[in-house]
Amino acid sequence: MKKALITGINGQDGSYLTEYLLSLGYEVHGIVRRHSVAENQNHRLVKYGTNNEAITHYGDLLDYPSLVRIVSKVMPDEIYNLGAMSHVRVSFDMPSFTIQTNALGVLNILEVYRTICPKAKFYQASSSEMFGNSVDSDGVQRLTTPMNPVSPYGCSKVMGYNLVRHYRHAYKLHACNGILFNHESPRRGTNFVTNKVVRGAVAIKKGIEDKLELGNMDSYRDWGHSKDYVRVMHMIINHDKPQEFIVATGKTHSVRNLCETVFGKLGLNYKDYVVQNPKFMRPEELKYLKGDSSKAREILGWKPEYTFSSMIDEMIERWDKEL
Ligand code: NAP
Ligand code: G4F
Repeated sequence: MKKALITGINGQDGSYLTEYLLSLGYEVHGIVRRHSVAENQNHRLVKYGTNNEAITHYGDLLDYPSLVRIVSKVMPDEIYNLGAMSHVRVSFDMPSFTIQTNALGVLNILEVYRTICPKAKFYQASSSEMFGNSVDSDGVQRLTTPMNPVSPYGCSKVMGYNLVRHYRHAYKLHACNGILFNHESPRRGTNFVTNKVVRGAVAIKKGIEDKLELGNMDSYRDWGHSKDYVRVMHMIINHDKPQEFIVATGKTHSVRNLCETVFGKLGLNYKDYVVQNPKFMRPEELKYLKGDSSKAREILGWKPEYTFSSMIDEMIERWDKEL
């Protein structure tokens, strides 16, 4: 039985990856952080029913001794480093914590991997936010597109990405990067725009709320489904040659179009309810994302099962039941 260790197991992707690896017969271990509300530390695992199967350990990417203790005990075959301060807007408010977790945290886990279990395989959750406002002349981002991050989060992810490449080359480790474009699901945090819009629209439809406050509606994102994207993490880490892959749908939508789609599915016109609040704007905005994932499709045989529309339907269903 293969053993996997997931940092960020309680996050959106961590919870789906846990289910996926359990379904493949893995023994799944994960790192959880201590929360003052104890229920929050493994909230998604409990809610979606894998808490009794996954084995959790208290730790933190910034607590090197905890990483040494956990990795020595588990001796994983595969390490998935998903733990991060993952909210771009919040990274402007907490730049130091973001950079410590997403850059120094990667260094910490890489060092522990290199010194304790160098035969294991390592996956790093890299991000399309690393490209910032670089777009190739044909309107896509690909592996050769320059990285010009426009947020503390993007800067921290570039550092993590480069550290993984450096450790692979310097120490001959099986360490790889998945550069994943935005991916969503009913499990997405409600302060990310897709789930915020879906939750808000359903609440308005049910008469619970009467308006939805958003920031910039003119940015474009390439939105896929987290369930499709955790499958590819496993494909990337298990490819013979450790390397970089972009994962994206190749389709892009504006935030405005997201609102039109979600409110439209509920028989509403978003213009009657959505108001802009400068509080949700960013000091610098990433305007446009559309990824070229042809390498992942050709080499790994990956393709997404969800469409933008079927993903939104699933998210609406969650909030329809829950509100
Ligand atoms: P998420 O839901 O925010 O989950 C992040 C997880 O990281 C949480 O479980 C969190 O713990 C944990 N974490 C935060 N700080 C930590 C620290 N110092 N030490 C250990 N764990 C820590 O994010 P996600 O959407 O699942 O994303 C997973 C990873 O993919 C992240 O690295 C993110 O940056 C990256 N990524 C995401 C996307 C996307 O669109 N979703 C795209 C590209 C890359 P708590 O549960 O205790 O808060
Ligand atoms: O949903 P978002 O917060 O996602 P963002 O900033 O693209 O970051 C996500 O994707 C990255 C991959 O590209 C990940 F690496 C990262 O961890 C995260 O998962 O915002 C999407 C867009 C932005 O342009 C934002 O300005 O929506 C715009 N937006 C407009 N109003 C809003 C809001 N975003 C949020 N969160 N909240 C709003 O009220």
